[in-house]
Amino acid sequence: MTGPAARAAWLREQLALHDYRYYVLDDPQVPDAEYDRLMRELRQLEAADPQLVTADSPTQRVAGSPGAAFRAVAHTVPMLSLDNVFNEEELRAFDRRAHERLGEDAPLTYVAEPKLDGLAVAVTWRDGLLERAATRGDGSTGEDVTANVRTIRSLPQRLRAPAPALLEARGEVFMPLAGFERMNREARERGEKVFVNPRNAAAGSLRQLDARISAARPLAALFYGLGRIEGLAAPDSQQGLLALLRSVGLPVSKEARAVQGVEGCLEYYRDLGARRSALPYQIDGVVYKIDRRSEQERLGFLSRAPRWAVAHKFPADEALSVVREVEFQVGRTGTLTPVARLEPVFVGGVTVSNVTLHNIDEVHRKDVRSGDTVIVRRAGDVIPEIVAVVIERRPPGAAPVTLPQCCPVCGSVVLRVEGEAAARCTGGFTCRAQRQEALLHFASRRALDIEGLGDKVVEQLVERNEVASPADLYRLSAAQLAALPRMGEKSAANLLAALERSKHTTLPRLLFGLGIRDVGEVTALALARHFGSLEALMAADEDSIQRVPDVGPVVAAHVAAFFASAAHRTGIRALQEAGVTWPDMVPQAAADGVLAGRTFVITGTLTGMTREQAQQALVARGARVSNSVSKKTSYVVAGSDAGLKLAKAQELGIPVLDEQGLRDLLR
Ligand code: D41
Repeated sequence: MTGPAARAAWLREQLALHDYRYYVLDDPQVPDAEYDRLMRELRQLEAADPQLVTADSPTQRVAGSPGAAFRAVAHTVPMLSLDNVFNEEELRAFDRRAHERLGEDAPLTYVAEPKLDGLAVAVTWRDGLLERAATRGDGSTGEDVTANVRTIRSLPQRLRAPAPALLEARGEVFMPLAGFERMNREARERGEKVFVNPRNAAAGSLRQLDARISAARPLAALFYGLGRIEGLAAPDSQQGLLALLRSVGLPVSKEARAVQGVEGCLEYYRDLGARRSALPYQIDGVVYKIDRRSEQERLGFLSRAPRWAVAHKFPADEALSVVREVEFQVGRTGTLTPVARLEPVFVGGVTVSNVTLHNIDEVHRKDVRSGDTVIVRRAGDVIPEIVAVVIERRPPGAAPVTLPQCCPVCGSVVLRVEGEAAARCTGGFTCRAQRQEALLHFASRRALDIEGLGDKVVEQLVERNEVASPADLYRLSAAQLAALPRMGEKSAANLLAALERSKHTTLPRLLFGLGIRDVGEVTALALARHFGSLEALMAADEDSIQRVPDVGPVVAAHVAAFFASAAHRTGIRALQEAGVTWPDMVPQAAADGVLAGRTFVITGTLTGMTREQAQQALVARGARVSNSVSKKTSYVVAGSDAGLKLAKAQELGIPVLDEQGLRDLLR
């Protein structure tokens, strides 16, 4: 067998293996997106040559067959599956077909709901009493999981009156994120296996043979569908159904909402997508259902999926890639950071080709090696990460990654301080990488803000030995700059002008730009305000530096050590000689300001002022400005595009100010 036939056989074998891991072991080896990709490829091969279809092909079956451990339950009314759309175009096509079939021109009313990532179940209450619960299985036959489902607290054993004589409701059993994280934390502490995601945790918990184990698992359920109803008329719409389910005491999603036409659906999709990471449970998309039952009935279903409902998936946030190699990057303070260089992969809406592994312990914990196939995850705005290695695909001979003993850039000895995760190059300013990063940091927008001095230019200047320290930048000539690759006379002149402009700076910017370990913008501002001048700060000892609000012993030691270095003092003098100036500030104890004792976090983009201005205005009134939201935060100032910090504030119930609110407060 060669060509498509061999490929199809291989795909069938892979899919069968993944099915087994997923449905029987509850321990999938690859992300869902990878499974879908294999299935799609097999479907395409079979469509091109129907002779390739075999009776046991996974394309011929809807979902996993029930395992042997639980009693089989036949679904009197089949549990349908949902078709997927992956983009706006496919959604419009779905809506268009519905309009054509119904002969209807006006926009259709849909009910939009989150698509929970759990397990579909059918639960029956007779005369108000919970009688049976079954998994979906293949849609016609599922497994009897009554004993386990009874342990779910959010699910009533008895319906609220007036309950129908018989109700079979359909919904999703899932594990809320908080419970999932708690369970995994506890499992990790006991040295037990953790679940890769809430869906598998829910599946594994529900399929426990011992219901006492299920009972200890934090499962929940939400209902959205109807199997059978007796003794009461079936509601004539999805909205009516959700209202009925709620009225008999069943949990129903708070996010379900009626929307008009495709535009309403898309608006809902975008809104829920933006709030996805703030929801208490994992969702993988949105489900739209045509609201009116009469229309649902006229549309019917096709090969087990209703023509009146569709799932609109979010972009997959996990995908497979291969590690080309693990490299070590040298940062501004010499830290060696392992980075996995990947085969580029599209995940979470972007192409990812580099993923940081943070430090060598992390590399060893995940045991990532060159040549490994890895699961890459990028959820929301979170930086991409390697979730796990697919050990089964490790090439023979792949060796574990080791920490280099010498800096990969300058060859200096690499040191690892006991108790610290980071390993550092000891080369300091003699290391080209550290010099380069330090110069880039000095020139960055929030430091000296030298426009046009990007990484390519700095790399060239450092490589040609034209610049070694920040002060050297101010000695560059137009001719020197124009000689760099891809740098014309025009851009050389622009860069010189930017350098000239940057000479008039502020003390906080300068302090931040010097790149003192652990001195970020907030600390730089605090130091500047406390001491008022660079001379005063340079003359201060560790103890007096520690008296600056929010400066602890570690940071104070770094600051004192920085200014104790002769090289740093010379570098600062050279900057002053090159003409870099900054006005002194009035040293001020902010303790008597009107906002003394309050802590602010600024997030998102402000329009009427810069973040720095907002920060200075707050600090000038005695407030503290911090970078991360915690219970101690008094206010979060949220500009446009605020993301995780805003969500965190809402979660903790911390008051949120918009830009106008901030203005009012400052007034
Ligand atoms: O949240 C879900 N996963 C969800 C699944 C939902 N909100 N609605 C659903 N509606 C249906 C129909 C329209 C067929 C009653 C579903 C599912 N089905 C479903 N879940 C698993 C297979 C099908």
